[in-house]
Order: sequence, then structure tokens, then C-alpha cells
Amino acid sequence: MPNSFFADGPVVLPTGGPLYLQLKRWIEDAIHSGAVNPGDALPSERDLATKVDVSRVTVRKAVLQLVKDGVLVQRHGSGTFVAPQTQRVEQSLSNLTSFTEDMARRGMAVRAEWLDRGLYVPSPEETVILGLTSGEQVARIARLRLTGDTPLAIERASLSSRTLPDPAGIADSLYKHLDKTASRPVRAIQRIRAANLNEEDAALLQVPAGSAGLNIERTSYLASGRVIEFTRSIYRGDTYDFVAELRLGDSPATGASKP
Ligand code: 16G
Repeated sequence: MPNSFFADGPVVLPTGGPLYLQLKRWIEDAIHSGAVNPGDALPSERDLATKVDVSRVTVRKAVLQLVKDGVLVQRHGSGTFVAPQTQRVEQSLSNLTSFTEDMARRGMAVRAEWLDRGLYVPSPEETVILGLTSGEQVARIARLRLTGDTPLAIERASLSSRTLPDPAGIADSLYKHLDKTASRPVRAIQRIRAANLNEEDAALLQVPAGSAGLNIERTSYLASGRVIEFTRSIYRGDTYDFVAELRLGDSPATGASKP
């Protein structure tokens, strides 16, 4: 059953721009104001066209655009719905924690879908970053990280095969596994970049291709200074907030004046 909002009295579209964009804004406003909620069904294309007094082509264009933006979802045979809302997750940028620990602290159960795990001939980049010796293999593990049914991130990690000779032996958490062999990292450098998700990653993360994402590269070190892990992750832009605490320092670069 469509939300009763769509049955209510005369429709006044926001003014300005082409008609399909006015209709799109009207639907977006209804969602933002809470008149229509995540999971609610939209009326059929024909009913909406009659209700708003526009052509079905206009309705189709507005709906397609909203599907592309991830605001609406279409399910074959059952209709068009307001996309389910995903809870945003805050992650501190100052603690070297694992995905499993981050989520456990929030009381969220996590799981992983394995995309790949095995030993490979390293790329030149992996050889340099991980400091691999000639002929040494690289262990690669690629996972889709989810909470419940919501995918949050894709993680593709590379480690030396000396550190991880049996990638298939990881049960759930990589860091827990490394802990057991006293090779859990103690320090990491993380680089974060904005990205638009390509088709493959967007499909895995269940968002439209081109959606906003965060590309994160983490290079992790042992206390000895040896690199233990190089991970490229792609996080959904609509679910993650990375939070850093900043303090006034006494380095000249901060602009702080010395007494
Ligand atoms: C985090 C790390 C990732 C690490 C993983 C281990 C970021 C951006 N990435 O997701 O580098 O491999 O934790 O998690 O924070 P696990 O122990 O749950 O497998």
C-alpha cells in the first residue's frame, strides 16, 4: 500500500526548473520532512501521474533520477519504494582498531563475505610497500564487510606470506589472527580520499554506480618498524563518518604562539 501522503489533497509542486525536477524535489521534500518514510511504497506511475497532473513520462524521469541517486529503490514485480535508511557509523581516526572491534564497541554484529583469499605473485607496489624479498609470495584477502544485511566496506589487504602463510585460516578478524602470532600492528598511516564508486564496487556495496565513497589506504607497522599490512578499503560515503580529535600543539606549523 502506498503511503497515505500520496492520497492527500491537492499537490503543489515546488516551482522552478523542468517539471520532472519539480516532481523529484516534491518527493525528496516529502521524505526529508518525514511525511514519507524509508520502506514506504510509492503509488504506481499511472496513479502518481494522475494525482500530480503530469504525464507518465515526467513521473518516469523523476523516479529514474531518484533511483539513480539512491533515494528510491525499484523491486521488479512489487513497485517503487523509499530506500531504507542506513545508520551512520563514526570511527575515530586516532585509535588503531580493527573493523570487528569498532563494530563490537557499538554493539553491532559484523560479518564478512569473502571475495578472495590466497597466495599470489606480488605486484611491484606490494613488493616495495611490504618489503618483500625476491621470490616471496603475497597473501591477499579481500572481504565485503557487513553489519546485518548492510554492506559498509570492501577491504582488500595484502600481507607478506611469511606473516600470513595460510590466508584461508582466518576465521573472522584479521587482527585477532595476527594477535595470535604476535604480529598485530601497533602503528598505522592512513590516507583517505573521496571517490565515486565504480560499477563493481557499487554493486557489492548495494548503492548506485557513481555514488560517493571513501578510499582508504592503511599501511600498518610492527613495533620494529616493519610493514605488516597494506590495505585498500572502500567505504560507503553514506554510512561512515571518520572523526579526528584535534589539539592545539606547540609546533610552529600549528600557528600556536610561544610564551
Ligand atoms: C580496519 C582497517 C583494515 C584492517 C581491518 C582489520 C580501516 C580503514 N581499515 O577495517 O586495515 O585490516 O580493520 O579488521 O580502518 P578485522 O580484524 O575485523 O579483520
